[in-house]
Amino acid sequence: MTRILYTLRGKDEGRPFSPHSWKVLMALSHKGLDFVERPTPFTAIPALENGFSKTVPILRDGEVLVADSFDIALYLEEAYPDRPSLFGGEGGKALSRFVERFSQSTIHPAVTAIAVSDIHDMLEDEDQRYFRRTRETFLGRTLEEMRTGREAAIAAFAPKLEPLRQMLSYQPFLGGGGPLFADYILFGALQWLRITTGADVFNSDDPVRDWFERCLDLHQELGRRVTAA
Ligand SMILES: N[C@@H](CCC(=O)N[C@@H](CS)C(=O)NCC(=O)O)C(=O)O
Repeated sequence: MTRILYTLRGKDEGRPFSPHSWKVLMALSHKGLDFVERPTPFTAIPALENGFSKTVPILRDGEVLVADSFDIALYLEEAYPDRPSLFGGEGGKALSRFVERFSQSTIHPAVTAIAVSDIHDMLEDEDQRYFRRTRETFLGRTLEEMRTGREAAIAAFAPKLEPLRQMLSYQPFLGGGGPLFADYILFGALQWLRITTGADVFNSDDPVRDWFERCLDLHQELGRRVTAA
């Protein structure tokens, strides 16, 4: 059976950077499932799997197609119940939704403020045009204007993770003693920042930095296979 994960690529196929795809790369590895990764440029996504989804990640698992990182994690949990759990039960699924919304509403805009012009520069020409047009419309500012706010955005980043920082004084992962999908959600956002900018947003003694390093170590250092920008 062929299991394919479609992810996102820029000029360099070996540097997939999509945060949502990283959540699923980690989830598949957590479940111990083999897969083939197909990094895809932005402008080629709509043609994947006969137009199945406008966004990646998309998972093909034999005859099954699933889009959306959270839905893919739920699918994997249901389809492979005998493999290590991604949620630790129904309560874990519900609580992971909070982590996903926190990441999406607070952390993703903070990463975008730092990384958006760097992401543009990583893309092939056609994707650069698409990315500039869609992101400038969404943000209401040019990429150049966004770049002028980059240093301030770096300084403002670490405090946004204060709830995680305080939680880490009780336990090493959001999942408790070990990682769960909730960890991979926030990991995906920080891995996106690491691969696209390499921006050093945490003090050297920040527990969040230590947690992120622990996440980079997981699954035979899957996250480290792509170096920081
Ligand atoms: N809710 C979706 C969001 C997926 C998403 O936004 N993916 C981005 C890449 S990180 C994408 O494919 N964007 C396509 C585009 O902007 O055209 C998920 O969790 O998978």
